[in-house]
Amino acid sequence: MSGFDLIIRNGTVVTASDLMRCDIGVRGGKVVALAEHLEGAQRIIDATGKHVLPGGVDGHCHLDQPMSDGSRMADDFASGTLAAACGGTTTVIPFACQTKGHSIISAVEDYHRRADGKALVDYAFHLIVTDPGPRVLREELPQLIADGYTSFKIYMTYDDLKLDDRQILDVLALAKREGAMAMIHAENSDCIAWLTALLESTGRTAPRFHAAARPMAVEREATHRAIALSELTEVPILIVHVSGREAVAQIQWAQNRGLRIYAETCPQYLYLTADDLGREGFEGAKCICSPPPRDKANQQIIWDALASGVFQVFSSDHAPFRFNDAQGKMIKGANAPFRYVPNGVPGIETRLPLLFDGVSKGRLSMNQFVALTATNVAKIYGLYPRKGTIAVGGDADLVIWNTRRDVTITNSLLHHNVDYTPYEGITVRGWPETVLSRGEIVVERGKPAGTPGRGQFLPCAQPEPARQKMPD
Ligand code: DUC
Ligand code: ZN
Ligand code: ZN
Repeated sequence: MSGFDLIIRNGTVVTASDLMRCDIGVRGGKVVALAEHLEGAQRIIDATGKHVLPGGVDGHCHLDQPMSDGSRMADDFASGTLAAACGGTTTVIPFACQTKGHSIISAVEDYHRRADGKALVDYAFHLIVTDPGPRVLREELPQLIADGYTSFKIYMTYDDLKLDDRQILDVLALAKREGAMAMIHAENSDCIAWLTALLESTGRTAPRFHAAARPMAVEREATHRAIALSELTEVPILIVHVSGREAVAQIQWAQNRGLRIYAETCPQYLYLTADDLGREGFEGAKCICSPPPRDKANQQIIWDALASGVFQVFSSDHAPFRFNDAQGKMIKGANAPFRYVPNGVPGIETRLPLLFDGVSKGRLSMNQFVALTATNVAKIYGLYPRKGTIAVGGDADLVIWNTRRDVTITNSLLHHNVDYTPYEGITVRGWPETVLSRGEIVVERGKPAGTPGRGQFLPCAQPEPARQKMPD
């Protein structure tokens, strides 16, 4: 076959299942050939000595999401997708968030306006369901699911977002009926409120007490409850941002019983600990996220659970708030009690290199890396096989990795609009160098090369877990 737009030659092509030495032929934005010696292209990229992986799919990130406390996310779809691309991610799935008392369809319309004409790479939307009234359940959600918004997040905490158990059951029953995928933020809201009040009553309000207000029992209890609600409604769920031993144990217990419980973890649980919240002065606020990072032993448990298959998905949970900013971490001043500090850490660009370092250190295989960061994510959220793999007929979302390059992460290297990275000074081995989205080079040898606004919205099909029937 000849007449390609582009050939990537001599690379080692890696998918979730294979590692093969072959060329990749691209035409019309799609992979059209995988073979030993391809000829005849307008452009050839020599990938000798490099690995070619599918573009990452970030299944959990927050971009330009309206906030109820007056804070503002630093990354919109332009800077967020630029940073994603520079970190090897070619599809992002941020959240269109319903405001309580309002339509969820209008939240989706608003979110499209925020994204339109800005994204560098392709994007889909999850929904956040905060107010599942009869109209939302009977009309809006079925319509949205049919239109390609096939996954949604349910919160068990945060006053402006949380659902009670009965509401969760209603939403899970709907997910089952309509074939959608529910993601659950599992932390016990009342326990957090009670512990926060107790800490505040004794003046313990510094950033490090954020972790004390959300100990592992808070996450463990909610994780178990979410599993029970999934079991009652007989619908798969995915527990997001799992932080450590106790939630992992609940998920393993459920998986061993044959329940369809999927799970996600994030870089902050591999690289940060609660001690980082105690950094000098207010610096600890940079690492405030929920659930909070735990300790070194828990980091190891998360690495092990990634390797053993407890987790299917590795996301960034990129929640971009600037540190030195009155709309960011310092919204209530430089010494505000932890309860007022916007939750979240940036990580959309560093997600893949931080996990890849685990491949370099022998903790994970390269196939596992691809599965966790691209293939499983695309399957679970209805984007496979267009996204998440390298296969004939799929989009040519391809990343050429230099797996031998050592990079010390520093904020000035990154392309997000946040004024810090929690991973400052960490050295990783392996870096994405050249990134293609639908056959177009968007990052060339580490430098942004694409046109902002070229990214397309992706309606999602029915998620794979929702298609599988429960065993009798
Ligand atoms: N926790 C969330 O639930 N979302 C955004 C960031 C965070 O820390
Ligand atoms: Zn969450
Ligand atoms: Zn999140």
